[in-house]
Amino acid sequence: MNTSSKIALITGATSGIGKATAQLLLNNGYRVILTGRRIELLNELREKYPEGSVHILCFDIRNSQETESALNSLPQEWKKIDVLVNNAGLAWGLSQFYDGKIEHWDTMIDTNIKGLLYVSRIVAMWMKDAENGHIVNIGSIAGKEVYSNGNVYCATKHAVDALTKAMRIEMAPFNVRITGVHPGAVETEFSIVRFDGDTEKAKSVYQGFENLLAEDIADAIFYCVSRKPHVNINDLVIMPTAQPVASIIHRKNTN
Ligand code: NDP
Ligand code: 8X3
Repeated sequence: MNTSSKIALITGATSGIGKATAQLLLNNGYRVILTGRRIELLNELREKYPEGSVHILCFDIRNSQETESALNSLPQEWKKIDVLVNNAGLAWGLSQFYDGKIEHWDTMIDTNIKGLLYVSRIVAMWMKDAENGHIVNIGSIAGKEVYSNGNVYCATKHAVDALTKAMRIEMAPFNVRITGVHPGAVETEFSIVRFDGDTEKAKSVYQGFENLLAEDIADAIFYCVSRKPHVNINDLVIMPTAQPVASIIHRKNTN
């Protein structure tokens, strides 16, 4: 194992932005800890890359005890985490708040806010002790703006934005950098999850314009973590050119 390489922990690495970020960091010499709930996808990723470069952890970030024991199970040399990418998250449902489903709300709040905190609390302590580290929180344009029917998802991403600012204030004394990355529409499994597995409806979200790719966001994350140690990129908002604000997308007629 190349113990001189940096270590990144990426939550939600089984698909989309997390998976693309893992690939890019591996290409750039990092060793990576990849997390998610789908063990078969995590195993595939471990087998795909050179031995010793990937460590997988299968757990649900909504469960604080599972999260704690998964992270504490890391071998000592894997606990020296240089970069944490808090990426795992989801939107579930799209409706006016008065029609919202409580199960959707609980899942989004528990994953996007509480799950991010459960992971960060533990990794931040390791970074604090090492006086080294960089935490990248994946927010959203939904954490900068609010759009109709997005209510609770937007609220969770506004919370991520607030936590990013709080973490930056509280971790600066320990030489730990904190960055918020806030994408607009990226075609991943995001809309499939939002629309309960309806792939046709999910596909229609990205029709008629050039959406962002997971690789575009991975590229931005890599830019942030590869700056000189005294440089912190506080905040990046990254949008498709055709989406000037959250609720407007300029589509070309594709008929
Ligand atoms: P995907 O659905 O493709 O990926 C989400 C990842 O999160 C999966 O790897 C999933 O893994 C993981 N995840 C979800 N819930 C849990 C959980 N309870 N415990 C552990 N892991 C979990 O979507 P994206 O890549 O698009 O989303 C990544 C992040 O980017 C999210 O925070 C999302 O809100 C944000 N974002 C996405 C945008 C988009 O348009 N796509 C735009 C702005 C922000 P598994 O299912 O294996 O557990
Ligand atoms: C995902 C992007 O526009 O659906 O966070 O909120 S959006």
